[in-house]
Amino acid sequence: MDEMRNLYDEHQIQVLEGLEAVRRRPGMYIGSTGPRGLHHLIFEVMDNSIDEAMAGYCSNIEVTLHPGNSVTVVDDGRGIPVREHPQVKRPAVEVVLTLLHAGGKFGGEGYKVAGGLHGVGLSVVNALSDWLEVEVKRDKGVYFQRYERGKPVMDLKKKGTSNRTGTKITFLPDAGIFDTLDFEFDILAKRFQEVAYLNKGVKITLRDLRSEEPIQKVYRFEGGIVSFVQHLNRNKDVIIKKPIYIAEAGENTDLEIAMQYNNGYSELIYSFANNIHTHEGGTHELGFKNGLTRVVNDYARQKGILKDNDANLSGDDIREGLTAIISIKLKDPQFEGQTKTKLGNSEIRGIVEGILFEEMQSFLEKNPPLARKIVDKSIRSFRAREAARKARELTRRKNALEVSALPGKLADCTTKDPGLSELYLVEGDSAGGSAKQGRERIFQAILPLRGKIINVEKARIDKILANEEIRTMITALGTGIGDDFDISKARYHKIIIMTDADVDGSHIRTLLLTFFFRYMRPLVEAGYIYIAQPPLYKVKKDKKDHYFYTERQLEDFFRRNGRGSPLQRYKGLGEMNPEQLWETTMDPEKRTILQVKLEDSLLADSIFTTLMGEKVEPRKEFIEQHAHLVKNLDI
Ligand code: 0RA
Repeated sequence: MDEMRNLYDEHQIQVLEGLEAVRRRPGMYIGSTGPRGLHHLIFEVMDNSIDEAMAGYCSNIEVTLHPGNSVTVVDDGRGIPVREHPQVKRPAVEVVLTLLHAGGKFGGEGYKVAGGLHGVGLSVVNALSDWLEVEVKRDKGVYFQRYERGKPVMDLKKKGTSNRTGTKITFLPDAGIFDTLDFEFDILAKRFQEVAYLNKGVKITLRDLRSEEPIQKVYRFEGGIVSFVQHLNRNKDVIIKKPIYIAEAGENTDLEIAMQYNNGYSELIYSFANNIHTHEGGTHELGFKNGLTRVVNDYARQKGILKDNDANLSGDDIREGLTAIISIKLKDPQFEGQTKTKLGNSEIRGIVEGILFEEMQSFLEKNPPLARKIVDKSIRSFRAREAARKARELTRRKNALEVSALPGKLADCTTKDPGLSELYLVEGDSAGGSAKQGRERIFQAILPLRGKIINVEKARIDKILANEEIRTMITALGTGIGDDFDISKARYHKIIIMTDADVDGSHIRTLLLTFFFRYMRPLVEAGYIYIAQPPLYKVKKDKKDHYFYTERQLEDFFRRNGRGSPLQRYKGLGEMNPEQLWETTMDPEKRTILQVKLEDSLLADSIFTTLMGEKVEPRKEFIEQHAHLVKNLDI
């Protein structure tokens, strides 16, 4: 217990004050007191259970949401130690729950890799709970203790005997600290599924007893991240039947990689460090990418597929259609970056690169037909990218020469301040015409889209760039695309999709959203993309026009005013004259526009694959399952 000794030396007094500080400034410890911070409490407790699982002592975790918003987390790990702590002279479990930073990190031996979401520890959960009860099975006994607002209200008590081990923690978040106590089943379920994929064999049960009808979900994946990759590719046509799986348990790190190619054009890499999703990537992801680029190029040269004077295939070419999970578990993870989701440990890069190179090299040698498929796919991507680069250079050169390189169809706004500028992408020339006449030209630009936009889910970059509508859009937006994309060059900070309220309209809207998601994702992430909401009906009453955007609004109006007045149903934007279009859909004072948000890029990927990809069956299923949602979206 060396580390414990270090914890409670001269810093002891400062540490003892800790929990009051947590209650005074909760944001410092859990990020926020909103829903995010609230859910963090459960993740924090569960991470300790996962640590036990990673150390090989725990295989079952159950989380239960009770009526009244208390939560129980039970595991069958070793149990939090209960014997007296030599320095503090209190039971270790009390130390863990009442002293800041005395989390599961001590006790040494089995803890090669210690997780803990952001390492804030159980004491933070305790400090931010109205009450918390812990029950530990360990050393043949069952022990119990209760705390209120972080302080013990009784001594640890042995209340029975047991041959089992494990920890059960029940807590009620403090309503005086959190803005809401509403745990969201879906947020928990998503994280538990992810954690179950990342820790193969661990069974995680989520139970919601808050409503009349209890809900339960159980996650357990014997295949671990191999199952994860198969799940991500479930609606795609794969070109390697069985995912490639690499696992290496090192001295201080455990590395696992699962990867599988599909015949699509996007790359989907999810990396994790100690079960934490590293959104911003980091050294493990870099090592993976470098290793893969190197090994495929080496192989292609060695087999004479690439000749001496051929250029190397780029990493992007080699990762086209690749779905991969990288999961590393390490001792002292350094999280960097804006959202602290970028792994910084520098030695990891070389470790991952080396392992990937070697394992992949032997895979390619052992599986020549699959190796050939991967190389051929990369070469096709390389050629397409070359063609695209030439096409792009043309647009770029035009831009550099003169502003009039802006597409002729674009009616630009007069302000040059992107922060004030709006671009309306309008379906059809006739609505485009009305929008041009009805707009406020100082800050509103109109780009009518005439032909069909290409489905980018089914085409490579060269085809996409050959599409007239896409090129016009890229030039108007000013950002470039793909490798050249630069959000700081965006000419508008609001890009508003305005299509008819019918099936064609929603198809065009989905095509546009797919394009933005796949090729200009930062625009989506920055919240620049919007959807206009044109009215569905107009009713004339007492010489005044009333507009309605949903069936519901119209019904309400009729209920209050009777059905006598003349009703017009708008089938398309083109039926509105310029003044009407301005008044109902474009006037910032009166309009409603929906901002497109990207809260879950995994989910978004799966939706776009389903809606726009090759396979028909999953699309049918999705539309049947979500018919009611789609209807709501379309109002
Ligand atoms: C401290 C030390 C050990 C385990 C734990 C804490 C522990 C904490 C939690 C929280 C939820 N479940 C938990 N399970 C274990 C190591 C125990 C040992 O070395 O035997």
